[in-house]
Amino acid sequence: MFRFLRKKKAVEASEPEVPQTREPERQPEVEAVSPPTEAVPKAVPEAVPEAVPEAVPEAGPDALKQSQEGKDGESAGLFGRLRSGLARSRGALGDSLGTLLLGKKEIDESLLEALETQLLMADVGLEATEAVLERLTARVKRRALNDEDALMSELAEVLSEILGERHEPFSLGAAEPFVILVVGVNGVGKTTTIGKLAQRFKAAGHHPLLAAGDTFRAAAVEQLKQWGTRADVPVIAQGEGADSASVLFDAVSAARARGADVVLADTAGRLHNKGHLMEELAKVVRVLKRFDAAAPHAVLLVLDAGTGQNALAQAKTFSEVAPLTGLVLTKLDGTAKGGVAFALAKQSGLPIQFIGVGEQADDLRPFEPRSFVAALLGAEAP
Ligand SMILES: Nc1nc2c(ncn2[C@@H]2O[C@H](COP(=O)(O)OP(=O)(O)O)[C@@H](O)[C@H]2O)c(=O)[nH]1
Ligand SMILES: [Mg+2]
Repeated sequence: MFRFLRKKKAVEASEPEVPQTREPERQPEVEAVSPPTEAVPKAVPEAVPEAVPEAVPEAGPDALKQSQEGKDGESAGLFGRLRSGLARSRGALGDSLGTLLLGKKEIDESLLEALETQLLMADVGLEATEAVLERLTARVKRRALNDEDALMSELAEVLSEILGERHEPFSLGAAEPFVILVVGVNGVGKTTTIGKLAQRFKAAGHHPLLAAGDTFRAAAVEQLKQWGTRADVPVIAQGEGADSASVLFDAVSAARARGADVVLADTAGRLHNKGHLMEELAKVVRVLKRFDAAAPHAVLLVLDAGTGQNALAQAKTFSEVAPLTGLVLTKLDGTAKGGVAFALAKQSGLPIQFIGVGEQADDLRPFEPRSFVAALLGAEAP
């Protein structure tokens, strides 16, 4: 199934350069949650997504089925996009692993050590790295490997397994409106993710409504409105500095009145400490519960893959302040730190549900462990 080593050169040669969106990669402070000094993102994304997004992911077993059909038309194109989006991470992880395993049919101490170093350097994190090494050793002991690709495909299996353990594709439940709260530190891609999700839901026949709950800057509201215009979905906003909970109250009322079935709520990431963040989010949640005790029905934490291991610290902090249900890992196209997906799968206790591999609307993809690993290792579509 995998033909990593022979194919790799040709694939790399044909791939376009991936734009370096955010270099040097910044490292937000762990404690502060939203470091005031971090790079200020462009208020409005440059790339205006014209393309109609692919149909909404029917999660679960279908996701696997979809990727197994990966050879034909659209799926093959999407896999190609995923693969080029992950080019930099593949350089850091897939290529070096490929070189390490080249011609190897068995595992010895020195290979294990080299593997460990490589995984740690690629931001896979200590826990996930140990799990990979243990499981790989166990698998290789169980069966005889008879060609040089076999060890690499065993590794791919183990990596997929680790990502698969927490895997839980996103799905809209029956609640109407289904309220999705989007949280995360400033600049990680919350507003962009909301815009992409709005297009995705709309294309699948839903009627989303956006809530401009990040009231810190007028520009943030403007940015959300632009996505609303592009996706042709209503945006509920108040003036700069308005109370976030009050905007959400308005938004859910409006959704009810207009028959919108999904509310995507933006929130401010620029909160100066954990206490403040907790207070704000608790208030938002309280207000939502006045409409529906089960709301918010989903709380997505957006993490910038480029922050590497810091993403784990952010996941920990936010899970203490909000009832998180899933993760969105963005900017995988601009970083070599995609290995952090394994650390998050192993340690955060939360499923990665979407990944961002670019600024266009269809660059937000449902997370699918096998496709992710194949793209990362430079393999063919699974
Ligand atoms: N390359 C790339 N850029 C992204 C991605 N997601 C978001 N961005 C960009 O990151 C910047 C900050 O995004 P924004 O949505 O404003 O972040 P927010 O502060 O969390 O709302 C913007 O310039 C976005 O276009 C992604 O997956 N890939
Ligand atoms: Mg924003």
